[in-house]
Amino acid sequence: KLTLQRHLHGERMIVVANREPYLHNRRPDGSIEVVHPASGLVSALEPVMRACSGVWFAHGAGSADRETADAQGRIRVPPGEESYWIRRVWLTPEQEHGYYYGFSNEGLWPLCHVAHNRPLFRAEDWRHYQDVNLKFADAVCQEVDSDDPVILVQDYHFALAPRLLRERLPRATILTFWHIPWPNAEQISICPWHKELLDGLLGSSIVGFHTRLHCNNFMEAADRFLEARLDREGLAISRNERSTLVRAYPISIEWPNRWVESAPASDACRASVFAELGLKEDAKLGMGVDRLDYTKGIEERLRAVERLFEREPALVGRFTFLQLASPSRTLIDRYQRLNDDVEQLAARINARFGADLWRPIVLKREHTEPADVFRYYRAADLCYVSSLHDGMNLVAKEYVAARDDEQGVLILSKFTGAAQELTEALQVNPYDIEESSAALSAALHMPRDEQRARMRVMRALVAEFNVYRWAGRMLIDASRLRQREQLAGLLS
Ligand code: GDG
Repeated sequence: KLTLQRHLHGERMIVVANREPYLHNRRPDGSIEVVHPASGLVSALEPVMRACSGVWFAHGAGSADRETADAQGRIRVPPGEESYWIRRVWLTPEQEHGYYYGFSNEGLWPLCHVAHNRPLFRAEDWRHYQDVNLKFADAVCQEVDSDDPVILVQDYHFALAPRLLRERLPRATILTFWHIPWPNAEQISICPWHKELLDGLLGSSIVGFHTRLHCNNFMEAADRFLEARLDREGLAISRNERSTLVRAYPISIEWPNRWVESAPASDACRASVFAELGLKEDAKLGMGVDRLDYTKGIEERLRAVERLFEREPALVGRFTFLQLASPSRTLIDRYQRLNDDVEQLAARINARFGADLWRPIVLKREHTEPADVFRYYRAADLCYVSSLHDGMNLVAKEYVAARDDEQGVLILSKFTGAAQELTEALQVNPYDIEESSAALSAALHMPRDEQRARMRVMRALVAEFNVYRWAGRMLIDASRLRQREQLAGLLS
């Protein structure tokens, strides 16, 4: 945290992201609630902003967002511990539809994930995507008070913003982080506007991805589709006399973790969760936590649980799987279908194996408060992350952080960025139901000593490579770049 603050030299951090860390909604009784959205980006970046202060630009999406912000759309947060600003940017319903649901989530999201959902690219959505990127770039320019600010552009919603910011603020340090995978060159060329996306991103000083593979894919695409010079060893791309560094910065979570620190001891969490779910003391609990998204492999996960009961009938009545599934992108057809499919699958498995009041699968299709998510983590014997493809996956790291008792088993899809770091998890191919159910069984029978040994290694890794390290490494690279540019300015 301190390194981070030192490298900012008292500058304010400017973040551009679609999602705001706190949104205000009006409840049916007229009161206003503050919601902390389920989003990996928010989970990672919010502690960084608390440590550094600054302004977070985001789409104002809450039903009471306008009335709780000032005339410029600004509001101080976190509530009760105010240390930075959110600056809300207002989008029209058409813009929100085209830019967010359309181009970003029906186009780029499936394009970048190998999850076999055909991407949709509509010219109308693309126009909204361009307009919204411009709107955010203009909002940032109105707010900044120097000609060389440090701006952090976040995610696939803003591929064009770095170029737009660069044209307006040539001396800015623009760090862009892409939170999802970057596919190979052939795949990215499916997007009719792939050259524009690449050119937009190359307005950045640094483009960051979770893994080296995604960096290589990005470099390959720039090489194939743009007039650009590549420095493969130095991982840099030069275009129009400007250079962009391409770097892997594996994202992480806050450590020490405020939700762990404020949670009751693991035994107390277990007692309260078991009472809540009506489980016997000697029962076993498994869990999953996800936005309800087809890339997360929730159906494959439930099928692996079903297969487990077939393999080990003795677990019927003794093992329960809790799936927290926070509704996400619910206006998109594909997500509505997923919602129905997951519900039907859980109901079928429950009808097949359930008895009396006991159900093998407890599906909570609602947003859960973070304190409760961590209470469940601390109670569960295993956590299964079965993403079909995932840039990083923070749930895996959160489960490890939650287990200060060094108990519990993480089962992790090998198609997540996290699998490269958390090698002591039981790693599986989530499409392989036999292998996944065998891993569930191994987790349930794993001796406590082995659980402890695996957890220790993973906890040490996440503690050291926490989210402050992620942001710190980017800012250190940025401050080196700034020093070099200053020197070049002096010498020219
Ligand atoms: C993207 C990339 C990358 C989930 N349900 C609830 C809830 N969550 C929280 C989890 C976790 C976060 O949402 C999900 O993070 P992930 O990393 O798993 O996934 P994405 O949202 O897809 O994030 C991903 C990430 O960006 C960061 O770069 O790791 O690969 O896809 O923090 O705990 N939180 C609450 N209630 C829920 O119901 N409070």
